[in-house]
Amino acid sequence: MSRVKRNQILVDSTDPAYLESLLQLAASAGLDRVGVCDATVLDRARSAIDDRNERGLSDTMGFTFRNPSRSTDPDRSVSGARSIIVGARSYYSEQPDHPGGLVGRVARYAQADHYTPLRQSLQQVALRLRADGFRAVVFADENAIVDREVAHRAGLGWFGKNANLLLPGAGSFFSLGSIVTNAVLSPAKQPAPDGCGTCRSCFDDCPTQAIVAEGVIDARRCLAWLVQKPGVFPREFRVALHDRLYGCDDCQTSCPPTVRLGRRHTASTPPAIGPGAFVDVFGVLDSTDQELLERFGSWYLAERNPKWLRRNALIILGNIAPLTMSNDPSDSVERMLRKYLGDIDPLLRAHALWAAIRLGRQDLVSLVERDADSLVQDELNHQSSVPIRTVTL
Ligand code: B12
Repeated sequence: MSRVKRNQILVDSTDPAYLESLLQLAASAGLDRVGVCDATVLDRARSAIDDRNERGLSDTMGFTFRNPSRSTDPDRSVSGARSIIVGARSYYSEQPDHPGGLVGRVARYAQADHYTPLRQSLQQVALRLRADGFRAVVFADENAIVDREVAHRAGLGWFGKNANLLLPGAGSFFSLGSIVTNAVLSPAKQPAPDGCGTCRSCFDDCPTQAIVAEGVIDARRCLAWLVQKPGVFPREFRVALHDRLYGCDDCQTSCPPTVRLGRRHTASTPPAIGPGAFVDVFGVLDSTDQELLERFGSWYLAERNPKWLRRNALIILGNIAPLTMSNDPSDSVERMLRKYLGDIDPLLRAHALWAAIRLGRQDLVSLVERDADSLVQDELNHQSSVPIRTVTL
């Protein structure tokens, strides 16, 4: 649809001046980069998703992987869809110094809610389209559309070997979102040229070798997924998790253009309130469900259950808590281990057991030795494979 009659005014969406006015509105609404593309089926993304699903690379993820015929067809979300306006908004901020102590790290995108301001910016453009008589719906990090694919199609950036979309001159610390509309807008500009060249830093620096081919992530190994995934945290990646509570930025912090160029585009309106870059591990382990949901509710927590954060925090405890040689019940690490070895939830007892053994506290194993739960039994059976930390002199 290119022309609609509204209040006797004819709007010709194919007029380049109309698109230009929308793009200007998007920029003034706070988007750092904006582009437009057609709304035909995202064939490449569909075959990539089918392929990842078939090869098990998508693990148990839902999101856009659950229903690819929907997530790769804009018409399924907005009937009569003809064009997509795609926007990018920086979430870059300088990282504070490590505060010391027992803290877990949070990836940049999760340190504050960056999606709300992104959606608000996109919404301003959608409102204008609707006022002009068109259908227009905003999507950002939802299951309805593959954001990077439409951003690439709209010429916003190139696919990095780390699978992220990198914006020329700016890197990948950008969240992406779009407006799907039935307005026919002028065609996209040329796709951005590849900027990775021969660089393979992200391959080399991924802590779990989760990048299995250029632009292909094996979610079964990707820490960014494993911290979100419900259930037992895979044993083979617990040490690699180190102090990450939520998200993993290593494939971006190892990416030369992203590191070099990111700070040129600091988040324009950083939300004042958010989880921040570092989170106190004991704070997580001592909080109630409600407190955790209030503080970390903007994160994806499977089934809105904050126990996955406690599970991650217990692994962090095992990985970074100072090693105490004494059997002192007033010691705070000991108190926490005892508390969780006696937790009502067997999943948390099992992860506490791992942490205790990793910290060299085999003396605490007796607290769960007669535990009949299969998760705890399984952990007991794997005791000998836990890499016990030792004091380095
Ligand atoms: C599921 C998901 C994840 C999963 C799986 C990621 C993945 N690679 O698929 C997990 C939980 C692991 C994840 C992690 C992260 N995510 Co995420 N995630 C999504 C989500 C919801 C869907 C992604 C999707 O559909 N993937 C489908 C697969 C098939 O796409 P793909 O891997 O990009 O594959 C493409 C390339 O391979 C390319 N391609 C084809 N041929 C070739 C050839 C070559 C040589 C190359 C290089 C590429 C290439 O085409 C494929 C199809 O588009 C989107 C939001 C959305 N609705 O789109 C956010 C999204 C992709 N995530 C985002 C972010 C910020 C992250 C993290 C950085 C967060 C963090 N710090 O922990 C990490 C980065 C991990 C990584 N390197 O990908 C941003 C990315 C922004 C950007 N600039 O790229 C998005 C777009 C959210 C948003 N709206 O801003 N994420």
